Amino acid sequence: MQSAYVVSDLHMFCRRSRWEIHLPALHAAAAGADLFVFNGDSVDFKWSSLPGEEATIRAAMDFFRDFAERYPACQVHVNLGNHDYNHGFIIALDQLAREQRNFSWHPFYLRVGRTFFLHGDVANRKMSHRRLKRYRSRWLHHRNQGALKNRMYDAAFRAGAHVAVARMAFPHRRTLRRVMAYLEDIGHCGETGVDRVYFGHTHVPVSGVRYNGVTFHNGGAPMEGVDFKLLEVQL
Ligand SMILES: [Mn+2]
Repeated sequence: MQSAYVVSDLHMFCRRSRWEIHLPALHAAAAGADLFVFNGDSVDFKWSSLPGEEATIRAAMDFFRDFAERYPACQVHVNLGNHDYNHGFIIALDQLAREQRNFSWHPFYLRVGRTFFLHGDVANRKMSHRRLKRYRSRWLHHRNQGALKNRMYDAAFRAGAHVAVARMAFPHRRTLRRVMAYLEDIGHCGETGVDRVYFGHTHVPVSGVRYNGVTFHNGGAPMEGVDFKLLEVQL
């Protein structure tokens, strides 16, 4: 039996995320795991508080290189989300994947047997793979939001706006229906053997909800007022 874990929406380098508090748990899990998936928005290029995109890429790559080097028996996978679909980051990930045997990255999804991992931004609206690619392409060279916008968002965040917005935008059934429609579009729906889907993005936790013969999981996000879990994965 393989041991596997998935974590989503760390939003590293965004100061509204408490990603650092969870690092010891991530390391402890990876130390005994065969597979570890970072399921998108692991790095937040839109809201990074580091001085510039280069600095964010460097810090992110230091993190992932160190993580993969420490646990050579663990296959480390980085699935991209919208916030880390960044041109320079993609080039750096590709380079690391060539150098580090146990490290891989995936622009849209990863399937391992009957288990499927994707970020979940396909739940924004009904999206085919073509529409997802078009939506993501707008993030490739997306500019950082800067200090002023970041401070304004801090204030809204303290008021809890993000929790209400996430719950309103992503009610369970509609979210699962949209993820399912995407799986059908790319030919990985129920009949092809996928029966477990792990996703993130919505910051609304989902724990083992069955929909159209598939079980869905979402570990939430490490933000104030939102539940967050590193999930142990059945393979
Ligand atoms: Mn996202």
